[in-house]
Amino acid sequence: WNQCLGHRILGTGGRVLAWWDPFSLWEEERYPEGIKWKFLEHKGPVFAPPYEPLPENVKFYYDGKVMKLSTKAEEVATFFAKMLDHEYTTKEIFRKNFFKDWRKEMTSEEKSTITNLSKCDFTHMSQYFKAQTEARKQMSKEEKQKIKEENERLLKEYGYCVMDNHKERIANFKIEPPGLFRGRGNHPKMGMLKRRIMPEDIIINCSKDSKIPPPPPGHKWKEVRHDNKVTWLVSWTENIQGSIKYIMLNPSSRIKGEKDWQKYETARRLKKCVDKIRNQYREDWKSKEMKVRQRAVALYFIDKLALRAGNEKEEGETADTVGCCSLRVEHIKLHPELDGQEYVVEFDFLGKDSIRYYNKVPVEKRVFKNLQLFMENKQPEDDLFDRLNTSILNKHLQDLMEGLTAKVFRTYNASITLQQQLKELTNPDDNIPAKILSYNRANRAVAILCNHQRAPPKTFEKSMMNLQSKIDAKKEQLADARRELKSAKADAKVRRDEKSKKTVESKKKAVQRIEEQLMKLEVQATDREENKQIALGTSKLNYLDPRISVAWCKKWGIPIEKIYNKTQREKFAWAIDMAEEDYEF
Ligand SMILES: *[C@@H]1O[C@H](CO)[C@@H](O)[C@H](O)[C@H]1NC(C)=O
Ligand SMILES: *[C@@H]1O[C@H](CO)[C@@H](O)[C@H](O)[C@H]1NC(C)=O
Ligand SMILES: *[C@@H]1O[C@H](CO)[C@@H](O)[C@H](O)[C@H]1NC(C)=O
Ligand SMILES: *[C@@H]1O[C@H](CO)[C@@H](O)[C@H](O)[C@H]1NC(C)=O
Ligand SMILES: CC(=O)N[C@H]1CO[C@H](CO)[C@@H](O)[C@@H]1O
Repeated sequence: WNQCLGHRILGTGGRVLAWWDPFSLWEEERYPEGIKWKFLEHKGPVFAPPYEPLPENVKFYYDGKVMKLSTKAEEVATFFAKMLDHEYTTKEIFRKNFFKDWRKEMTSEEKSTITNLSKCDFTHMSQYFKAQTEARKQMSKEEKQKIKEENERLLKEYGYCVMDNHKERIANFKIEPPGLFRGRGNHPKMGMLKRRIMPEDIIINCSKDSKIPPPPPGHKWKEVRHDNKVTWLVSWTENIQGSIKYIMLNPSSRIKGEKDWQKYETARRLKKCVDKIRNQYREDWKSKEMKVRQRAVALYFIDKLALRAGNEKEEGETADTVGCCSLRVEHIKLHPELDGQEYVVEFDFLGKDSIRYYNKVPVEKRVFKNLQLFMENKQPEDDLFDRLNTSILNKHLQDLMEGLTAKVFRTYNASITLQQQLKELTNPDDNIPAKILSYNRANRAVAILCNHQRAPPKTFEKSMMNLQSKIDAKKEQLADARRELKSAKADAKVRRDEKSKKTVESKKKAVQRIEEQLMKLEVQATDREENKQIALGTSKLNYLDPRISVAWCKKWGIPIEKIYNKTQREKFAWAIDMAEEDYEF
């Protein structure tokens, strides 16, 4: 906790141990099977502020006469007064429930006097609260700022916990203030008093070795637990329905982030053993067993072409789309020689989402011979790999490496390709827009590899034209600025005074600024043109280890916003705060 620095929690040697997570409320009380925490530390809940009695001049009337209420009775009366304009307070059940619970808070004297709710006059109280609401709206900037600061202070102190190595945002660390239960529709309990929650109601769950949050002075917690299978930090039982309420954090995004992280770690593991796997399938091309040969050729396609294995579920259900295992004889053509290359395989089929996959690839001789063998005596609609299906292939992948699927090959190839392309394409002398163009080009190389095509957007031509006219205007502006600079220079030569020198300087700066703007627009146009038929989003979101992009941004001082939009930044929060300067895939 003490080592918390900015967004990160640093361990020894500055290693990043934890990072923020965006948050949302989690309804589940328990983690999915198998997920537990080892360490949990938090500060406990923030209680509702204590009741502040009304000023003396705000009166309550019973049966037309002023009556001074005890603090407890007054507090509950204010709940009703605040809702006076609401339809609820006219409903029979609401009034009945409220009156019953209110009487419980009264002194015996009050109880004997106040026997009929219809004789209670809350209007003065109600007016007072309305005036207060108005006053809050009219608050000065300074007052608003003060409240904002106080909220930020509370958030900083109570809004986060440490769970294992993650610092995480707590969804609802403030306990709801007391009030009247509303319920939906004609809830039979509407109008009942929702009690004030006290520390004595609170069960704290945290780890034994953490700093257990102290209860407010003079109070005790109901209980402190150390249950590492529950998702909540704090719980209590509310009095209306007897249901248990929880303060929770946002494990969903953490689990998601963790899954995402795991995916890329698996791909990095593949990097370490891909050579072995490749040698193995090369051997298997020679196997006596047809099944093994087919498997080995299919694996070669997955590795080399980033083909999908073929999803059992999708096949048949949707349009005629296929993956590697379900390729049919009609989907490939064998060319012993084509355009000066030997052993070319021509693929033409509909892949996932009915995107056409068309590719002519030279393959190794042994693969080619095997394919000839697989196609012997078959009809066009027969399976190319008749001894293979997706489950067999996936099982084999698992045997090669734990967690290996066809998708891991895609992730691996996409990520490593991005890294290589970034190294190759980034020119250290470029300015930021040009570097971003290089990034997008690297991203495009990957998208092409993954066959992420798109139809050019309908608005493409129009937006290109708009951009072009902006460029033309900018060029004119530049010509003007240059002319002005020239005449300023000529002027300065004649006059030789400070003022004209300054004018030359400012004109020079203007030319530079316009040149930069023009450059930016031109880069944008190139980028858009090159992006015409390629969808970058899918690979960016699913196949590219975000740590590569983050590390690249850090290395070249590119703001991360230029690479990832808001949604993407949330998804990759784990990487943005973690990537080390020298991250290598
Ligand atoms: C409660 O007060 C209202 C208004 O004065 C009156 O109409 C009603 O009869 C009273 N109810 C009882 C039970 O006394
Ligand atoms: C990635 O895929 C491409 C295209 O098939 C291939 O040429 C390249 O060798 C692969 N890269 C790696 C590192 O596997
Ligand atoms: C795949 O093939 C194996 C062995 O022939 C068979 O047991 C299995 O049911 C098949 N799976 C599917 C999804 O067709
Ligand atoms: C961010 O980009 C994705 C495409 O990669 C898009 O679907 C999404 O709507 C964008 N989000 C925002 C907030 O711009
Ligand atoms: C050590 C301890 O008291 N653990 C308890 C934490 O809370 C759960 C219930 O949510 C109990 O089952 C554990 O025994």
